[in-house]
Amino acid sequence: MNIRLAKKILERLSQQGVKDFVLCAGARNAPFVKLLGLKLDINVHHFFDERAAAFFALGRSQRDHRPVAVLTTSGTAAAELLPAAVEAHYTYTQLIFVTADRPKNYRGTGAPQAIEHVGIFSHYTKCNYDFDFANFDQVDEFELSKSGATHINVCFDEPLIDEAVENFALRDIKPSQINRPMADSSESTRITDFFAKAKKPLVVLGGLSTADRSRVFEFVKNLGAAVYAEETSGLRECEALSGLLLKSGAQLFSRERFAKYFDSVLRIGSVPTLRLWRDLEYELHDVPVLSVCDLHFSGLAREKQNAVSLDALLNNATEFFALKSPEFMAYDKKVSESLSATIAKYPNAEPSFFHWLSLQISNSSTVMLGNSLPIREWCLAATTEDKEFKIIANRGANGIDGLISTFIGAASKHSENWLVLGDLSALYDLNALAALKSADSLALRIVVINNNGGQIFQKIFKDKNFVNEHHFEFSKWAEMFGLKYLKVTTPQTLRGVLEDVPTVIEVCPSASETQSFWQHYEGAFQ
Ligand SMILES: Cc1ncc(C[n+]2csc(CCOP(=O)(O)OP(=O)(O)O)c2C)c(N)n1
Repeated sequence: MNIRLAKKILERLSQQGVKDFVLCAGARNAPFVKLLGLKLDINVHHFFDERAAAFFALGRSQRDHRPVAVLTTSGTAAAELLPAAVEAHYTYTQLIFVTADRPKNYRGTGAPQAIEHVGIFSHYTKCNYDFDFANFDQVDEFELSKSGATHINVCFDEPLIDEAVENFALRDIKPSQINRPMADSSESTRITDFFAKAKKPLVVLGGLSTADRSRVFEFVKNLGAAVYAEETSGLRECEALSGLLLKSGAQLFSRERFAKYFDSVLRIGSVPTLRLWRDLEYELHDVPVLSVCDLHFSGLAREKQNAVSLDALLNNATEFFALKSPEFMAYDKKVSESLSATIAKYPNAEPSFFHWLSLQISNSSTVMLGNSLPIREWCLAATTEDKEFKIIANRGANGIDGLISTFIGAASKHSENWLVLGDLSALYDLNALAALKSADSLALRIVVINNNGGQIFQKIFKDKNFVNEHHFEFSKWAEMFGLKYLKVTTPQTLRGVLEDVPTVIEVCPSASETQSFWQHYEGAFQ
């Protein structure tokens, strides 16, 4: 019965478009391990760390726009999947967790590796199933969540391998599309109400899908309001918007300056990174905000209604226009010129390295940015030349865990792939590189910005107790997994030395130049 049950589950997954199976072998999931060991027309990826496996699956699902399954044994192995489930929830990524369990009568007994699997992911799995031989027939009917993770718990009794493992095939079926929330009739009223008040909106562009980018571009161009485009929007470097794009960084929006020049915020795309967004909960809580995003999270505690859909905004688009503020655009231009001068003056400062790196990275590369300083510093200092990068990030829950695993899962065979992340984030996911044995043909560069700890907190709190300071370096890590290693302390070291092999690049910015950089940059706002 175990093998029959496992076959039926794999068949049902395959029918719903699953082609990638990320397998974390243990004893309890032996039926799956045996079946996936057959030569099937699917991709099987072997992992031992379930957390890394689940983040890899997240990246792969986002890359291919198909559901990806992770299969684990019982016990804490299942619990390791939670962080990726959270990220999947907030980014509408289709993951499936297939956890092998002991029989149902073991529940609540404390018998070895018989933890409570059912409900373990709380509301981070939207569809949940619990199968054993008693409800075998229902396997034919299970449906995957179209907008997040699904949990399929499967109970296997012993003997685990209870019949010969052979005669098995899986069909490759095109997956159905991710569910977009239905447009609701109140959306157009909310949009019209917003524009009745919003005469001087600031447009903030968060993450946008490639499919939505050109539609948003047209809308924003016609609206004519000033635009702060984050890197994941794909419009930060858009030449045709250059008269509207603000280029001097998130610090431009002090509460006072915002209040002087703007009366509202129109957010399009995923929840933004910039500080202003948090100020909208506090000092700026009266400022009208309209969130437009197909992931329906409003992204603000003060705003209980869902974001409105992009379709709804665009259906009403022609009616709106915004007042321009040449004075503010001139101010931004002045500060952004000063920013360029600051980068040149302090070439070894941390933000400056983002500039040098962005110049060095080949056009059309996939670039994943880590939390928390890397994504901000890239947005501030990376080149604004349009190099057609595909920028990705784990911004659903902003975790610093699983970044390398996500990156490897999301890496493309058709372009270079760059990950830029902090040192603590790298330490968090060191075993991720074990996955590279099945990713040999990928051009990967992992850039660790080693500023000796979580320096984002030094900026915020000025207190070493937040930082987890360390003096580790990453050469032996690269060596352990057979990667080339390059240490970078000046921008010159970066130029032209990269061979076409997976490489760890450890960037060690100058702490004193970084400090001077920030002083100089902030001085430009006076
Ligand atoms: C899993 C997880 N734990 C803790 C945090 C809180 N956190 C945010 S940034 C950060 C420090 C990150 O340090 P590092 O990776 O070195 O990057 P940098 O400080 O340079 O941005 C921490 C601990 C988080 N976002 N995710």
